[in-house]
Amino acid sequence: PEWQYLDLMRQIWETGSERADRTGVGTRSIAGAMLRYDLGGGAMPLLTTKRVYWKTATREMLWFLTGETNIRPLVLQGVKIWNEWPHARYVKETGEDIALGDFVQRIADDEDFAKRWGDLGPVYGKQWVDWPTYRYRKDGLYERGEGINQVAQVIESLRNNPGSRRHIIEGWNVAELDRMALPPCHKTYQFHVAGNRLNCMLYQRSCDVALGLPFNLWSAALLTRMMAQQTDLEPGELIWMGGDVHLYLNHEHLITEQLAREPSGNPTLEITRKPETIFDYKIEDFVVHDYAPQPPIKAPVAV
Ligand code: THF
Repeated sequence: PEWQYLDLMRQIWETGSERADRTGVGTRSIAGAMLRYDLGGGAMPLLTTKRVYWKTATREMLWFLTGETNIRPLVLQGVKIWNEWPHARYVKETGEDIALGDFVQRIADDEDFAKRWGDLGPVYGKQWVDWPTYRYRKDGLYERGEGINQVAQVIESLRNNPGSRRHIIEGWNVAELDRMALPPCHKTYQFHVAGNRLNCMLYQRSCDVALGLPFNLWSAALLTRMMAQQTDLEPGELIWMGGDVHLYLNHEHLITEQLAREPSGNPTLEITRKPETIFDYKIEDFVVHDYAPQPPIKAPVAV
């Protein structure tokens, strides 16, 4: 199954159209791609051709499920993957030329500073568990309604109406995109029940194949595993679909190195207990078996 990923990487590098992008780094890009992974028997799309920090991605997923959008809880756990965006905003808005490491230290040490500068806006967590609603009044004005917990609703619909074609978790809240540090990349999750198996389709509008996709695949499979456990279904297939699927030009060393390697092994994920709800998982609940990856390959993230 890992060959799908490597083949996609090679195809983009060899045939992708080169263009300038938002970040100024430049990419090679193709339109549309699909990957399929069978999650049966505990199998996970966890790459072996480089070390993927699955605990980092898992902490991020648990952070989404809390509804939190501030990076501080991640920073306090040593998770660095969202730090660049608040830092860039701080430098831009204050003109202060603070180093990333010093900025992150302040986020950790100073709660008020973190409140002011650590928030990413209404990104994934907010939309997933507290999608804002509006109630129209008789006078034509509207007021705030109660937020919608999409994750809890999908769990309910999977239990009560498994054949539904509306098991969807959506991150793309058009009205709030301009307040997000970054509009959602993995924007739509749709679940599908076939017999006793739970399938998951993810539509990702924009995909950084070298750095982001290994995380995104793990996370989507993890969410599927948790959803399946909570609804007493077996994990089925993860079907990943990408829109603008690209490689950053400054990831060339990573791509060359990784394409010279071959997959080594089939790691599995064990979830060691069944928490009360989908919102009660802890990092200790997840154990990966048979993961002996090849060395990590470092590359800069485009902001
Ligand atoms: N923006 C860009 N340009 N690429 C992305 O992958 C990306 N994301 C999230 C939001 N915007 C993005 C952020 N997720 C890493 C991994 C995931 C990220 C951001 C950064 C990263 O640097 N990974 C390194 C180190 C990991 C670590 O030290 O823990 C790696 O080697 O995997 C994708 O949704």
